Amino acid sequence: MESLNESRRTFIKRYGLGAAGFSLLGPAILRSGARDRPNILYIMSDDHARQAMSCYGSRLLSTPNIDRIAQEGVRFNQSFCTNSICAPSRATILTGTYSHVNGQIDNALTFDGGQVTFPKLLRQAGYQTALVGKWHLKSDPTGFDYWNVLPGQGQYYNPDFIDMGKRSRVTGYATDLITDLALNWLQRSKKQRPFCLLLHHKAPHRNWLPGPKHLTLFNDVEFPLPETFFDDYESRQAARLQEMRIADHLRMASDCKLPPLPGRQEETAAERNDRLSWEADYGRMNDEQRKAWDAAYGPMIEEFRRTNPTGEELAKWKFQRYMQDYLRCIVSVDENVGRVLDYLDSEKLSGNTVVIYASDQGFYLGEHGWYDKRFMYEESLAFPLLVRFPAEIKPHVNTKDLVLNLDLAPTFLDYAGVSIPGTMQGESLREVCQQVTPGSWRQAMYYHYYEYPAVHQVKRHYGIRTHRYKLIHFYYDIDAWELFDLERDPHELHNVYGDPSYAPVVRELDAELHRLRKLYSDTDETRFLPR
Ligand code: SGN
Ligand code: CA
Repeated sequence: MESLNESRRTFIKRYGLGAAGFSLLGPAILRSGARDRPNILYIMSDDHARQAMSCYGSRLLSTPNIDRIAQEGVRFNQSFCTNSICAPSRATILTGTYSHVNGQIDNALTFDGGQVTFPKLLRQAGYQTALVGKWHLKSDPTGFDYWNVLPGQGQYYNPDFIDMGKRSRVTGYATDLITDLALNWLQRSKKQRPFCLLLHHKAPHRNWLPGPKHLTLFNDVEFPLPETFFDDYESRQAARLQEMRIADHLRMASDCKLPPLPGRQEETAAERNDRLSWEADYGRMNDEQRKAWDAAYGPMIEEFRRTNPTGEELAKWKFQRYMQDYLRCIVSVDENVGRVLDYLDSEKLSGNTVVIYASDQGFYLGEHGWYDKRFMYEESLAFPLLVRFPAEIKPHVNTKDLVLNLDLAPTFLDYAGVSIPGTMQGESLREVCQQVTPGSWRQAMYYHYYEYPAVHQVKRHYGIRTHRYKLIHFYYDIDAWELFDLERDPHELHNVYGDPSYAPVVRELDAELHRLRKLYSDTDETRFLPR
């Protein structure tokens, strides 16, 4: 006679549900059938700005594969992150909570993996879950059947991977290797159960090492300087005090790939660090990779030494070098996204898979003279967000709804039919993706950045952005308020906080800022200050 346990095992075999999924979801799953639940493929790159995606109107390069997701799904135009830096954004995406709630306020801290995250909940509900690529949260990933991640920031060439706790070096280029891991896992996964795969690229993170295939791409291209490249930061104190200017802070060796001549005697400490950092990258390459690299970059180095630009010319030269390498890294990401989309097509999985393309934050491509992120200004506040799910989403562009990285966890749970914990602070985007904006949808978003003092010296700040305005308060060793009228001043060059004609706007936004700080329980400005 078949015991209860046996019939349960037969059920699990047939429908592929884990024990936790069975007990949590019980009969509901039995009725709807596990196989009806969509797969989730979340592709996230690191520091990929919307200005470098052709589907967002970029003229810098073409990203045909990423664009496919946009053309076949929804492209969000007002997608913002709540703390524009890597580890905090990742923690927010996993937990659906703000940094002050999940504890990951900056890159220096270690993520508390004991928290509720969407991968854990999906796994409990019977999903097969996997994570490959950049992780950056220091603690071992939790909630995944399979994980294989880069340690820390990871390396572009012949990177180390930590495969479920075991570390080893793998030959190849990070973007290709991470995609290989994803495809291998998809091939191994069980056909009867839905999957949730987090495919996290390291690229195009600094210091932008292009892969062997793209070393000479864009060699003959002159990229246009952004309008605000020579910003003087007038009326914006914190913007003046940062250290992320292409002209002054981009390093010659490790960023521009122009190492000093061997045997040079004098060297400042900064130059030494730069040289060592470049030597470490170059030293990781094997002979074949190094040969290809030298052949591609040799002429650029020679040309520089011959012309030896200085001052404004040097700043412009650095911008071109930055763009070439940053965009080369993205072309590799795009091609590898194409490999994954092709795989879904060939396995007939595209129809029932929610495919998301996003980045952990935005990035500056020379706007305000900068690289990097952190500021609540548009280029780094906004992140690219594309969602494709043919079963539900008609192709369109969403220009009207303010959506956040905070919303991703609830969205994934909603698609999977798993109830969204009340502790999550974001909202499901499922209806919004179907062009239905819930009546109560947010009209303002709240932001808080903490990592200061630290690299790039961007002051601590919090603020809100509405459809038209942005109010920011920089605090700690500064007390500066900024207000921007995005309709009249889309590049955020004119702080109108002190302008009497904006006094009513300031009052209104200030009240909304207080309301949101209270709503999200982030009212204590001193809580995370350095001791
Ligand atoms: C590194 C980079 C910084 C960058 C941080 C955080 N320097 O420190 O430019 O801001 O990472 O980036 S580098 O010399 O290592 O390239 S984040 O995306 O991980 O938050
Ligand atoms: Ca990042």
